[in-house]
Amino acid sequence: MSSSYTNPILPGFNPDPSIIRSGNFYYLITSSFEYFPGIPLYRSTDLISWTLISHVLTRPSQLNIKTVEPGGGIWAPTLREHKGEFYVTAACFERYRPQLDERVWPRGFYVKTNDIEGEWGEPVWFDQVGFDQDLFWDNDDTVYLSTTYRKHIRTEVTPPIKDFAIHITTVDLATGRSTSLPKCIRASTSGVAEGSHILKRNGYYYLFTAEGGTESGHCEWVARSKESPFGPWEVGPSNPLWRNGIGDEVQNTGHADFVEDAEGNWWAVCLGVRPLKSGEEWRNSVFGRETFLTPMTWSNDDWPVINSSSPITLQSSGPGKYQLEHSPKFRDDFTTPNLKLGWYRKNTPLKPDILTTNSTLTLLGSAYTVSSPSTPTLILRKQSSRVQLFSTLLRSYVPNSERTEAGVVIYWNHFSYASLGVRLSPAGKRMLRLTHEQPAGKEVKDVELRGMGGDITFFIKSTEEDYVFGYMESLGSSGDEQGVQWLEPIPNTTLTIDPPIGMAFTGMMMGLYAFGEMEGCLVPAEFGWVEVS
Ligand code: 6LW
Repeated sequence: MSSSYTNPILPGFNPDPSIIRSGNFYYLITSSFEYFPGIPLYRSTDLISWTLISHVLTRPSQLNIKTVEPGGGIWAPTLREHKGEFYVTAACFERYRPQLDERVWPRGFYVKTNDIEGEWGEPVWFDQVGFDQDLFWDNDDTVYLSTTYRKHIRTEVTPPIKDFAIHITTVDLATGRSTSLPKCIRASTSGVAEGSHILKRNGYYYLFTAEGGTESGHCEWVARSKESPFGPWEVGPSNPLWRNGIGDEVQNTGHADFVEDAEGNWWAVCLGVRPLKSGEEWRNSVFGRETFLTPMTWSNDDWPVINSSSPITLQSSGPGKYQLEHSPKFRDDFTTPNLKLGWYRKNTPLKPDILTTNSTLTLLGSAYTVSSPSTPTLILRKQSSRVQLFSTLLRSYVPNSERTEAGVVIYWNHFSYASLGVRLSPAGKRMLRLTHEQPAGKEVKDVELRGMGGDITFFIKSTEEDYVFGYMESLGSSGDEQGVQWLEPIPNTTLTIDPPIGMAFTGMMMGLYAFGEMEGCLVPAEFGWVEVS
């Protein structure tokens, strides 16, 4: 039986999915870049409805990113199970350069656990450079590590260039040391072959690669070998496996991983982008790259066929699947000692400056503002729905310095964001400051408040086109509420801008912050609840 379901299956930024089936569950992980904790782990029983159950990298000893640029941090992890143990392998860029300077390339690492829903171990670092690590265990227990880096030289072009190509070594997992020299097993005519995953079926090794770069040329290729993961590899008869192009409702699809369900049906998960259409123009997605699901079959000749070779769509169908609408609904009253899952920091926190006690989220702001590439006191959630309302209550916050501020933020990265926060005016009066930071410069607008100490409810309304901040001031015991005041809409295109350093690999986040702008922040900012509806 075939029925329909809605893509993306993981809305909000969730690129580079990797998937396994273990027992009664499917588990899926995605890239987390500059955010902490790193590598979200989702669980599902049906491949359609996913629950965030934990993160793989939760301790500074596993993930220690300090001043990483947008799009740096954790890239493209792979999740695998072998003999009752679970492995996640990934790369972490501390400094991300647009040209990916070889001298600062990461080496990649893996962590493992025997309880996939529990804690993960300490990283074991490989001595092989690269990103997009994949681990493959052959029947004789030899472990193969494939990664992407620039070494393969294309000489047919002038001047010759170095491709992003897939290289493979055998590896001793206990130490992370290579046990063979790397061999290039796939270079693409597009100049980019990355995101490798190897699997074995019916006596063939299959090498899947993401090619053409992660933007409009993005696609997925397959090759296979009868002999070994070192090759020789025979390129599939019908590559790329499918293609979504400019103008399609889903674009940039590729970077796939594969799973067989309990009924013997195969599925692919991959990243894709839902761009916004404005008139005839397709524009950057506020969600960045998200996770899509598509059915997969095998030809009589044992080649994989994905989505009948057709473009991936928002409404999809496959064996035994059913429709499910995604809801962005969320509420946190901060009643638990630990924050609910789905809150992220930028970078690894240096100290406990975000606390939940007595149904209150307390932000102990630091000297770093939201523009800092370091670790500001900033806590964020992914935007997962185009039209949604984010709201929160800031309890009677009175800064004691003109440099202190606390409020709410729409965050693309530290070069592009819009925030609305409480500050003190030079006359010592409480006011709101609207900041719109863009790579081209910062615009600031101050808005007068009526009272000095009342609670303030903040709102961020997201529409297809823009974001609108609102606020409601509570004027103390008289209970006098003035209703929601809405500020000027901020077009989302003025936020989804490529950063001057790094890459826009992530999606829009919304959250709370407090800072002291180059000085300590003596007044804690206390938030009563956060709601997304
Ligand atoms: C990912 C790589 C890529 O590791 O983007 O363009 C990187 N390609 O496959 C980050 O998602």
